[in-house]
Amino acid sequence: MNGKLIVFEGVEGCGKTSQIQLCQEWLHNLGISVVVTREPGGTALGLDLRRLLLKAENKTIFNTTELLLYAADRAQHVEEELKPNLEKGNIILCDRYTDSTIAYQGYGRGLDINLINVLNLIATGGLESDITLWLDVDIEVGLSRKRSSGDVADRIELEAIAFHRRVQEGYAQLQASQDKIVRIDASLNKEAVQTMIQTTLSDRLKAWGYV
Ligand code: Z5A
Repeated sequence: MNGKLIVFEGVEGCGKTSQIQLCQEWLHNLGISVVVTREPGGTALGLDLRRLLLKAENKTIFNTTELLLYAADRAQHVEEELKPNLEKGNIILCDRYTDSTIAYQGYGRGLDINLINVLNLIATGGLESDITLWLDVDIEVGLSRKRSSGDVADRIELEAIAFHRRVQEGYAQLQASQDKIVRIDASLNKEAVQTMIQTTLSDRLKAWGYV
C-alpha cells in the first residue's frame, strides 16, 4: 500500500484530538493528502459501537464483551476506511489503534495480552501503524483537562484512578519495547507539543518521499 498510517495514542485528555487537528492543517498546507479518523467510531457501524462502549449507563458490559466490541469496531474500520485510503496513497491520522486495546483491556482490565495480540491480528489482518505517537501526560493532568473541557465523563473516564494508572503503565511498557512508538511530552502547551510532533514527522515524510 502506498499511504502511511500515523497513530496517536495516550491516556484521556493527553491532547490527541487537538494535535491531530493541528497536524492535519500542517500536512494540508504542505500539499499532502490527509485523512483523519478514529477508533472507536471511524465508520457508521463503529459509531453505533462507540455509543454502546462509552455510554456511562452501560455498567454491565463484561471485560471480554468490551474487548470484542473494540475488535469488531477495528475490523470494520480497517476494511472500510484504513485499507482504501492507504491504497489511494493518503496519509491517515488515526486517533487510537491496536495499542489502545493492549493498554486499556490488557493492562487496565487485566485481560491476557497474548490473546489481545491474536485478536488485534484478526481485526487488522496484520495492518500495523507506520509510526505511533504516544502523547505522554500525567493521568491527573489529562483527567483534569477533560473535566475543565466541560464534556460529560464517559464510561471509561469514570473508572477508578488505579485503572488509569495501569493504562499509563501499559503505554510506557509498549513504548519501551517498540522503536516505532515515539514518546512526545504532552504536558507542554499545545503549540510546543505540535512542534515536537512536526519535528518527528518531518524526517518520516522525507524518508517516505512525501516532501
Ligand atoms: N478505548 C479502549 O478502551 N480500547 C480500545 O481499543 C480503544 C479505545 C480504541 C474513547 O477514546 C475511549 O475508548 C477511551 C479509550 C477507550 N477512553 N475513554 N474515555 P477517545 O479517544 O475518543 O476518548 P479520550 O481518550 O477520552 O480522548 P479525548 O476526549 O478525545 O481527549 P484527547 O483527544 O486526548 O484530548 P483533547 O480533546 O485534544 O483535549 C482535551 C482537553 O484538553 C481540551 O479541552 C483541550 O483544549 C485541552 N488540551 C489539549 N491539549 C492541551 C495542552 N497541551 N495543554 C492544555 N490543555 C490541553
